[in-house]
Formats: sequence, structure tokens, C-alpha cells
Amino acid sequence: LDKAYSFMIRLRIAGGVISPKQWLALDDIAVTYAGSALRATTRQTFQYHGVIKSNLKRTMAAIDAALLDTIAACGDVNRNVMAATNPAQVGAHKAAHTLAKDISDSLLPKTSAWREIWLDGERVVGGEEEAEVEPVYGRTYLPRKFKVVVAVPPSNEVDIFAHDLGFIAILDKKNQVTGWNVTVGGGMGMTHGEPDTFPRTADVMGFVKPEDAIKVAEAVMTVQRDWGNRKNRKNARLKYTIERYGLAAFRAEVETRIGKKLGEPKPFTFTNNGDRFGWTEGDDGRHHLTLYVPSGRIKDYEDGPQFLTGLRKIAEVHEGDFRLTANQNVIIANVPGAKRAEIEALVDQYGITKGAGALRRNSIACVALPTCGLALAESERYLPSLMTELEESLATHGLAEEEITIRSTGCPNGCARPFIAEIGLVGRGPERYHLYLGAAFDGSRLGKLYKEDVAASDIRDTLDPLFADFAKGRKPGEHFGDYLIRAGHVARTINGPDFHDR
Ligand code: SRM
Ligand code: SF4
Repeated sequence: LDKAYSFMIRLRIAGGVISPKQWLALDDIAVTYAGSALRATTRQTFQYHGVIKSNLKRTMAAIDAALLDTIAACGDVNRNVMAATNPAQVGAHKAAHTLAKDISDSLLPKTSAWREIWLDGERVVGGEEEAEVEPVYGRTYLPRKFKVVVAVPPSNEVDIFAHDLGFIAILDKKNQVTGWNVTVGGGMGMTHGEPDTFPRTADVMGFVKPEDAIKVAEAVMTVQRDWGNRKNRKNARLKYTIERYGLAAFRAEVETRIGKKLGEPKPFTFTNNGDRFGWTEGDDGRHHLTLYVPSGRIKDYEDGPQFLTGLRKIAEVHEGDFRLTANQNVIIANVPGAKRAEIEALVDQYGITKGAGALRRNSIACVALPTCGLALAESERYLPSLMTELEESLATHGLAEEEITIRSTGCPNGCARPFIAEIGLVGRGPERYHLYLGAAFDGSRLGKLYKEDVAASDIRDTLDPLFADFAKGRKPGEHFGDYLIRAGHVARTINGPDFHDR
């Protein structure tokens, strides 16, 4: 008898957009092979948990039949490319999504191994020949994972500063993209007790015209491929390469590889890094409904929202598309005006949440226990109860409707990007967390370690006096993270190497 192995499967969905037909296929896979649950991730894709070994091939075949795959969703390659989701500014969002898709296609490994292994495809390459068909990756791929995002201001919903490479849309007065600011060197993961590892916010490196964006993406990735640290995986992400060589040298090498100079960065403004819940209307008259999905877990809750069934029913009648956000939420997008009432009725019928309290709206928790083998503490299963406690505390200080970002992870790998949340909880051990405070509401600044190893039962009491002080001392419109720095509760982090200084 074989052991009962079960697996997590992660899809690649560039920009997080899928059709209703694909939704139905993914739903069917969830019901048949994955415990009737889909998990929307912080990188705009889906994971299945608990697929047993004997069903792996059948699951992959079903994913392929839905015209999707899992290629490069993990590994030392370019990962799922993220793009701004809410199509309210139609032209700009189309451009962002197209760029994400084009980057995803151009940086995708060319190997046919996925088809060979999972779909019994013909073996067409292998061994020595492999290098010839991997023009970008060669035989040794990248030193480490590589992540790309595309943002459309004023929303920083994709957390542009948390990724290896980013493109920020620069818009003209008609909201059309005139080019992209390029960001490099962001990343979250670190290891407790090892100050040489740190999260880092990306630098804005320059400006590119739309026609040069793909070339720049390839150049940034290949410089990292050639310059990245291949001896120490803990020092291998692009953020450390930029620290080692300096931004100017890195930029010069990118310019050499693309054969022209980058422009100087153009001004841009971000206002937040969250989603816009409820209905929005695009400038083409189409409607988009952003739903709040706690930790992205799409399933039917006992005595609670019927996300899986409700979204299936919606997919059966929906004529637009679905969009996954970088905050683990779902948008029912491109709804024609005439269909809006029907969608709304289904959302209500299945108890699906269109929004939540201010703190929850701005929350993310990583998976952590029980499926993540790297978790040191709970996250997804813990954050909801902590938020209930904190909501009570905030309400006492008249802050119930205050938008504060809160994110938790079960370990310092930072899968929910906790180091750029105004309240960041990072698992340290069972029921113990490092508490990080002082990040910026728009995701442009990291927080700082405020208190080590706080017991879960003490988090509310630790934050309550800070909420009280904030309520009394804040300036109009001032965000919690900014206030904590101004009031001297925590020091400001510049971009990463100073993250551990206190
Ligand atoms: Fe992550 C590893 C879950 C986004 C940084 N991440 C893992 C693994 C695969 C654990 C493992 O290696 O055994 C987790 C699987 C848990 C499970 O049971 O499903 C896992 N990461 C996730 C997801 C599902 C979190 C979520 O709750 O949504 C996200 C899936 C992303 C996707 O769809 O592709 C996820 N991971 C992230 C992000 C955020 C992002 O990409 O925007 C980060 C921080 C950004 C960054 O990369 O710097 C992130 N995950 C990591 C790291 C640390 C990387 C580093 O540079 O140190 C690891 C561990 C590693 O790579 O060695 C990791
Ligand atoms: Fe697992 Fe750590 Fe990522 Fe959470 S942050 S999913 S605990 S690797």
C-alpha cells in the first residue's frame, strides 16, 4: 500500500483574469479532486490543496482542458505576473493586463516537460538540447524566484514595491498609458535572527516607452540571472543583487542589454494598496463587483457565505470575466448594465460578502497551518479572531471606520506581504508573533519591529494604547503607520537594509 500523499497545486493565471467557462472548469476540479475549495492567492491565482497523488494527472489534464496550466507557478523562474485588476479606467487597465500577459508569455520557460509529465506528451527535448530551447533561462534557470507586477495609479493594489520588477503606468489626461516607470529590487522574505536577510521596497529605476517594456523585463531578469548570488539562496533574490552592485550599475547594465538609455522616472501618486469593494463603473459603462473573500478561501461555509456554489451559479450566467486580486479577493468584472440586478440577486442569495468592516477590508493572511510546511504559527485560521478583538478596541476609540492595513503570516517568508502592512504580524512560534508597525498605507514603506515574540493573547493589549494615542494625536487624514512614526512609537524604515535597525 502506498502512503497517502496529497499535494498543493498552483495555477498560472497572468493578471488574474479568467472566463466564466474557466471558472466553471476550476470549480468542477475543486469539487472532484480538491475538497470543494479553491484558494485565491496573494499573486492573483488559484491553489488547490489536498489533491491526492493518484489524482494528480487527472487534475492536470482537467486544468489543461480549461486552457490553463501550472507552468512556472513555482520554482526559480518568473512567477505569475500580476496586474492591476479593477477595469474602471478601461484603457489603462487593458494596457496593464496586456503587458502582464506579454511578459508572462515572453519569460515563460519553453520546456515541454509539463506536457510530457502530466499529459503524456511526446518527449521532444532533454539533456544537452535543453539549453538550446531555453533561450532566456539556459540550463541553470535563475538563482531564485522572480516576480513581476504591473500597477495603475492611484491604486497600488498589486503592491508594486514588494516585487523584483514592477511597471507603473504613467497616464495622460485621457487616462491612456504613455509609458511605464520601472521598479526593481523589492521583496519580502527574510529569516528570523539573520539580519543579513531583510524585506526591501523596490527602487524606481527609470521610465520606458510601451514598445520597450518587454525588452526591459527580459533585460532585468537576465541581469539577475547572470549577477544574482548562486552560492547562497538566502541572498539570491534581486533585492540583494541591487544592494551588492548598486542601482546605478544595475541600470547601466540593463541599458546596455536593451541598447538604449531609460528615461528618468515620471511623477506618480499611489493612495492605497487595497481593493475597492462593491460596484464600480468603468468609463465604458460596464460594471464590476469586488467581493470580499476572507483569505481567498472559496468554499461553502457552514452557516456562512456559500462562495463556491454562489460563484458557480454566477459563472453560469455571467457574460464578462472574473478577476482575482492581489489581496485574495474576487471581482465579477465587465457586467453589462442589464445583467447587474441578476448578479446582485445571486450574490445576496448565497450570502456572499460584498464588503466588510474597515480593518477586514484591508487584511490579508497567508495560508500557514495546516498545509504550509514552513509555518511557525497560525495565520489564515487565526487572523479573523484577532480582527474581532481589534475591531472592538478600535471602536472604543472611535476608529471603527478607520482604514488600517493588517496582514499576518505564519513565518517570515512574507507570503501576505506583512512587512508593508501598517500592522504586520509574523509568526515566530506557536501562538507567538513579531509585531511590525509603521508601514505606509499606500504600500511604499516597510514597517519596523515594534515588539518581539508577542503572545497572541497580548496583541490586543499591545495595540490598544497605540489606537488610543492615534485617535487623540492624529492630524486630519493621517494614517496609522505615518502617525506612529511622527509620534515616535517606531522609527521609519527607508528601504530594507535599515529594516532591522531600531
Ligand atoms: Fe509564498 C513559499 C504560499 C505568495 C514568499 N509560499 C511558499 C510555500 C510554497 C511554502 C513552501 O515553500 O513549502 C507556501 C505554500 C503554502 C500552502 O500551504 O499553500 C506559500 N505564497 C503562498 C501563497 C499561497 C500565500 C497566500 O496565502 O495567498 C501565495 C501564492 C503565490 C502565488 O500564487 O504564486 C504566496 N510568497 C508569496 C509572496 C507574496 C507575493 O508574491 O506577492 C511572497 C513575498 C514576496 C516575495 O517573494 O518576496 C512569498 N513564499 C515566499 C517565500 C520567501 C521568498 C524569499 O525571497 O525569501 C517562500 C519560501 C522560499 O521561497 O524559500 C514561500
Ligand atoms: Fe507558509 Fe510562511 Fe508563506 Fe505563510 S508566509 S504561507 S507560513 S511560507
